[in-house]
Amino acid sequence: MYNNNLMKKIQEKQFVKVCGAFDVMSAKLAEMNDFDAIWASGFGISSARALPDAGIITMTELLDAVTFMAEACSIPVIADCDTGYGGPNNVAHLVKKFENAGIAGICIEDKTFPKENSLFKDGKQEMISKKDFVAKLIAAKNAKKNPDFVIIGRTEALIADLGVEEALDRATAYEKAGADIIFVHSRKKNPDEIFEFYEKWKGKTPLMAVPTAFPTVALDELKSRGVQMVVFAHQTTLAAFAAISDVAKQMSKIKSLSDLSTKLASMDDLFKLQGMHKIRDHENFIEEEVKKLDLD
Ligand code: SPV
Ligand code: MG
Repeated sequence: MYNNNLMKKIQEKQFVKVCGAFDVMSAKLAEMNDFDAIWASGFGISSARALPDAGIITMTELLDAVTFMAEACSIPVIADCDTGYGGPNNVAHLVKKFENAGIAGICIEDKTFPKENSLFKDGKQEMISKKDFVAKLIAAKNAKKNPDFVIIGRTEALIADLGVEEALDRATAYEKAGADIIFVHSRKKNPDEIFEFYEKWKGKTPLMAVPTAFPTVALDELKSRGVQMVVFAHQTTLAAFAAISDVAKQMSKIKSLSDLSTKLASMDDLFKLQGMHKIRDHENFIEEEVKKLDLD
């Protein structure tokens, strides 16, 4: 069972670090490496299924993927729910399902359905109106039962090249609608645009950043500009792709496995991740319990 301490950490002014995951193994590795939470990435989960990050995966397919992560991990899992799979009624249903599945929170964004990934060159980046997105946020807020359940309101105003003023106007509206965290995404290598947003932001709602497009910006810099949560959304997916591509390429050519020059985990590393070592203890415990019943 997870401990949803995400907002508590943010309220205590801790800088929260979140690792992207595309499957349960990557989520578990994030937990084992002391991240505060897991970002169940739409990009990552789509990649793991070799499908476009373009609203193809259905709500229930995403729910399955993130439920497996939440079952395996004891840190909060935040589900990247794209545009919320419809209007306010769909968002309310989504919140109920994800909350019941033990998910710590959701992120929804103000693009049209089907959205396309924000970092996809020449992608379609169309927005719905501010009011229509506010309606989705209010629906999300009203549907949640657990006060700790986190609703992240994401604006794509900068991604759609509508400028910092539009991003500020939308972020202000999303704060009024009750978003717990505001995520303003930017795909510019030069961080001036996102820095201008941070400087002009007068709201009280904590800010989240995904610095994939501006990787040279240090965490301390983001922190000093008021960001309270950083999400490394894509890197586990990119690393897995690179590592598996490399080993598959090598294995297609080698004469013996000892020719592999790539770094591999040990079988024992994976048995540890699976919890193989725990099954014998569990069997012994059950055996003792059976004995206690004195059935002979
Ligand atoms: C994701 O990880 O799927 C995100 C972040 O939504 S981005 O891919 O940059 O849109
Ligand atoms: Mg996404």
